[in-house]
Amino acid sequence: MKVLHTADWHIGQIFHNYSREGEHKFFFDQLKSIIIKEKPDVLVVSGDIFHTATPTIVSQRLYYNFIVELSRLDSDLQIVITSGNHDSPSRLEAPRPLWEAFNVTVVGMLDYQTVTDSDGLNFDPNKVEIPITRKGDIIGWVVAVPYMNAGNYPAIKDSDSVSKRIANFYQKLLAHLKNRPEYSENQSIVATGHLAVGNADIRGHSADIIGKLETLDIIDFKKVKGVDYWAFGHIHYPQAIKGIDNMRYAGSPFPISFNENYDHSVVSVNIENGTTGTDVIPLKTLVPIIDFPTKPKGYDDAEPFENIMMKLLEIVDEKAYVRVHVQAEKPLTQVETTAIMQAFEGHDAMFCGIQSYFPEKAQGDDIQAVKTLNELKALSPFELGCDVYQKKMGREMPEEMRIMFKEVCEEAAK
Ligand SMILES: [Mn+2]
Repeated sequence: MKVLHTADWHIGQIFHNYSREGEHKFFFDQLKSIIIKEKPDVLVVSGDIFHTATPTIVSQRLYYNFIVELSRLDSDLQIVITSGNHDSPSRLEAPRPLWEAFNVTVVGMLDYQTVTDSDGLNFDPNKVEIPITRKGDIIGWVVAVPYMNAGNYPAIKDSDSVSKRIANFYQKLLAHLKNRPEYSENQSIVATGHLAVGNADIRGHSADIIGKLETLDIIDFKKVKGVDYWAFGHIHYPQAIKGIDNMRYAGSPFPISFNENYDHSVVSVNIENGTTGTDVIPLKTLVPIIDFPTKPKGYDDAEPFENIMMKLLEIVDEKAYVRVHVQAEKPLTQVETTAIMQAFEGHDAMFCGIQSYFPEKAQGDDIQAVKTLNELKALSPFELGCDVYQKKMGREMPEEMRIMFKEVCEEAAK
């Protein structure tokens, strides 16, 4: 069975006020060419199809047009799509019956049952066991597991860790699949998941994208037998899990944040006679991201405002997302900030904010006691926010901002 594995598309993301539509189209064109060349039996998309739970009409159109186009391109191609933490499970799943006509299976969520069945499952396993066929014969299965809340994995004992629950969940699903009359030993099994494996390389991880990390201990996972390939989504850095070559994160198709300044790819998986081979297929990035002039470690290797202004002229005609790093004794004035922004006006480069680097405080200058966990817990979000501002900016939060921040905290608390 041949599988093409991708994940974390984040359609509809607005990056520093810029639409990514062109970049998604560019990625889709590449994916189309890869599918024509690789001829997979199934395309697996492991979650985070959309960037938000309520994608715009433009985003939905982009998605529908592309999937239908793929399906028309090769009517034998099966497509399996699962939801990620960014997707709305029900919204993604709503057109399930229509998708069937295009050989597309969407699993947004599990269908829970009130009674646990004889296999110890409290949901309908048939929904997630997708047979993959070639000329009418089942050649393998995709166990299509969407993103799930930790509490939704059934436990053997109440004391089980989340990690044990997840491993147990997959083990039971596999046992159920292997008991099905349609199943035979020579069929390949691919399992999907939208989760964080404990020892994964989380380069590119940023809090707003990963959400709450429910990490899975690889020790528990190694006990789950019978899967030829694990097709994961959630972590945006493409990788095979250390020591487990058939368990991979496909990674995002292009940078979703400034932390994702690395090569992006999709995975072509070939499972033959119980052996899994993987081939990482590189993707081109349409719009590069640039830390300008470079990303400094701190004040000392940052460049001052005057240098930045001179050098900016050299790069503003390049189509790129640019984040400006500047050495500063004190926060930039409105005039300086505006000058940097104006340097971009009428050019192809896209302004994505300024990061200032202040001198390190001399020791004893501003003694900030290390807080114990209990002291930290005792702080309100407002107090904590003020502390962080003080630490980062080297001065107190301005009065006007304090008032606004306080209002937001109170609103959020309600
Ligand atoms: Mn994601």
